[in-house]
Amino acid sequence: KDIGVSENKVPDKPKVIDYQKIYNQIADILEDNDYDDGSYGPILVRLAWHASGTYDKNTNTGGSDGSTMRFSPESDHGANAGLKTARDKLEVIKLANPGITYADLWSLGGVTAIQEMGGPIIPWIPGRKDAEDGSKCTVDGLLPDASKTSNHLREIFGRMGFNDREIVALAGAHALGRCHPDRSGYSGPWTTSPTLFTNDFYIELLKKKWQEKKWKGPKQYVDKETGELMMLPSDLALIQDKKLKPYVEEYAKDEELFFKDFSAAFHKLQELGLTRTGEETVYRFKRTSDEEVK
Ligand code: ZEM
Repeated sequence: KDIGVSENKVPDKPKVIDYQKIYNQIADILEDNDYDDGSYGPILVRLAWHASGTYDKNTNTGGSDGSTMRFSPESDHGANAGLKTARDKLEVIKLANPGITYADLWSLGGVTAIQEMGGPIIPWIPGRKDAEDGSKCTVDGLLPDASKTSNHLREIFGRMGFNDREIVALAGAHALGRCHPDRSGYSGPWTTSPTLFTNDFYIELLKKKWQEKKWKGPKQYVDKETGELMMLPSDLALIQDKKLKPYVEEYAKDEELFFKDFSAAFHKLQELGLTRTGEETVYRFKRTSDEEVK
């Protein structure tokens, strides 16, 4: 620290970044009636998740530091198909705010999207750095495989340091967005309000009758009643597993509890792989709707 040195002698004094301003700028570019269900929110959440979900607690590798998904081969991993759309979308924000790292921007993008779509406040801490090149890219296969069930989920999320309850809480993000045949091969949304953050994923999972979709694509489920909603094999696993199902039932009944647990789990996800002192400023951003003049 340059304590005692007069300010004008300190070269390149880092500017304080106004993260709420960047939050507001991201909030401003989410809606677009020509894209999917009218919002880039869901895909920004997926970008933040895939940038962090590579963490391995045994080797302390992967995680939200580094933004290594900018580089091949990580950008080409099957699980990341389609996420270029999200990275490109955030590029205008990066250009307007060159001081923020890509790694922080992607993470903040996920937090902003969740809050703006009506989800809980997610405490957020900056400080992620960008890797210089692709040498720190993670290996393929670290993210969960939708064709698999609860043992696989425990293995993958356990490697990141998450327990059963946190697995079920995080999976509630599937209230948002949809599957795209040209990205994952799967098709359709999980809920009837894919741009709103709700506990509807759990409600639909328990309430609807799910049957295997008859098609040439990968094995997935559709709801018997309307045929318009979908579940992945890994989603149905949450009610097929006796230890996971009670959490699905709790979250279906109690949205407030889901919001609280999701916020904590998503914050933890965004912190994976980072070294913190405990002295960092923890930001709690205001939703743009909270700021509207009454
Ligand atoms: Zn997802 N996810 N995910 N997920 N996900 C998809 C889409 C979205 C799994 C998975 O294979 C898939 C979490 C957990 C798990 C989101 C957030 C989070 C898609 C469809 C697949 C196949 C991709 C496509 O075709 O565009 C599996 C197996 C998971 C294990 C439990 C967690 C945790 C998430 C965040 C906390 C979101 C928001 C989407 C919707 C993306 C979009 O573009 O609409």
